[in-house]
Amino acid sequence: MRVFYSEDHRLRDARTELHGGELVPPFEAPFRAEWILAAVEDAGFSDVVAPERHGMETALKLHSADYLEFLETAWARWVADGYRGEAIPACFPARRMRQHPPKDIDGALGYYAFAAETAITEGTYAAARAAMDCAISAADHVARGHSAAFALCRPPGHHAAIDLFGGYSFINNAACAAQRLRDLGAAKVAVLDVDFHHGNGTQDIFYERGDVFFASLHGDPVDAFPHFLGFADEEGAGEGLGATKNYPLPRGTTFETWSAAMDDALRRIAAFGAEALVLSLGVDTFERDPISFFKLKSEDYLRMGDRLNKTGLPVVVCMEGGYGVPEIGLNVANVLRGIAG
Ligand code: SP5
Ligand code: ZN
Repeated sequence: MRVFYSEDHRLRDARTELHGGELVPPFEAPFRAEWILAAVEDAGFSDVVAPERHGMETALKLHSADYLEFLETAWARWVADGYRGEAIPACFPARRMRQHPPKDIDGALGYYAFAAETAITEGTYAAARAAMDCAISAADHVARGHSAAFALCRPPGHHAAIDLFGGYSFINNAACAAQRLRDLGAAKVAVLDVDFHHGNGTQDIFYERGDVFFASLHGDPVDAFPHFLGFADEEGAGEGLGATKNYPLPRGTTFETWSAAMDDALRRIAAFGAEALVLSLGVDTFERDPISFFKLKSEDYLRMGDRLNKTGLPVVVCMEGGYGVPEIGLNVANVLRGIAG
C-alpha cells in the first residue's frame, strides 16, 4: 500500500491550544506524523512518496471560496493588526446574533470558526494544503486501480465544514479524497469516519448530496467534542436524505460494541452502492488516548482493518486524530495491515 506523506506537515506547529482555561502545547503536533510514519515503515509499508501538488479546484467544490481565502490570508491579516500571540477566535456569531462576514480579522476568525481551541499560525495554511495534496494524491492512486492508499494527512480535516475551521481541522482532506474519487469516475462513494470525534465537517459538506454516503462512529456528543452535532437523528436532507448515519457511543465503549456499529455502517454502505470507500482514520478511540473515552486496544485495529478488507471496496485512508501516546503509530499500522490482508 502506497503511503502519501509530506514533510510540510511540520509547518503546522502551533505553540498554543486553549484547553481547560490554559494555553497548553497542542495535542495535535508534528511528533504525531513522525511516530505514525516510523511505525508504518516498521510494519513494512516502505512505499512512501510525497504527494503531487494540486490546485484548489477539488476543495472549491466542498468549501466556500470566501472561507478558503480567509484560511490563506488569516495569519498575515492577524500579524498586520499587530497581535503577537497565535490567532485564536474570541467572539462568535452565536444564537441571537447575525451571520455575516466582518471586515476585521477578529470578527472573521469568529465567523469562520466553530471552536476556539485551534489557533491559526504562520505555516498552518501551507501545511493544510500539503495534507489536502496527500488525500487527493491517494485518491488518484486508488482511481488508477490500486486497492488501497494511505494519506498521512496532518493537520487532520474531518471537523472542517463548508466554511468553518476548528477541532484541529482547516481543509477537509477526506472530503477532498471522496470528491476526487467521484470526479475520476466512481458514481457513488462512502466516507466511513472512525475517529473518536464526530466528523461534523464531512457531514456538513455532504449533508444534502445523494452521491456520497457519510457514516460516523464517535463519542456521544452529549459528552464529547464537537458537542453540537453527531446525533442519531441527523440523517441527511434533500437528495442526501438517508445518506448520513451517526453512531453516538457511550463512555467506555469497547471493540465489541464499536465493531457491531461498524458492521451496521458497512451494511448500509454496501446497500447504498458505494464503489469506493474513504476511511477517516482517527486512532483516538484507543484506551489510553489523552482526550477521549473509548477503550479500543491495539489488536482491535488489526480486526478493524481486516473487516474493511472484507468489504472488497477500494479504500483511501486519510489520517485524522489520535494523540499523546506512542501506540498511535502501531494502531495506524495495524489498520493498514488489516486492510492490506
Ligand atoms: C481531529 C480530532 O481528533 N480533533 C479533535 C479536536 C478536539 N479538541 C477539543 C478537545 C477537548 C478535549 N476535552 C477533553 C476532556 C477530557 N476531560
Ligand atoms: Zn478525533
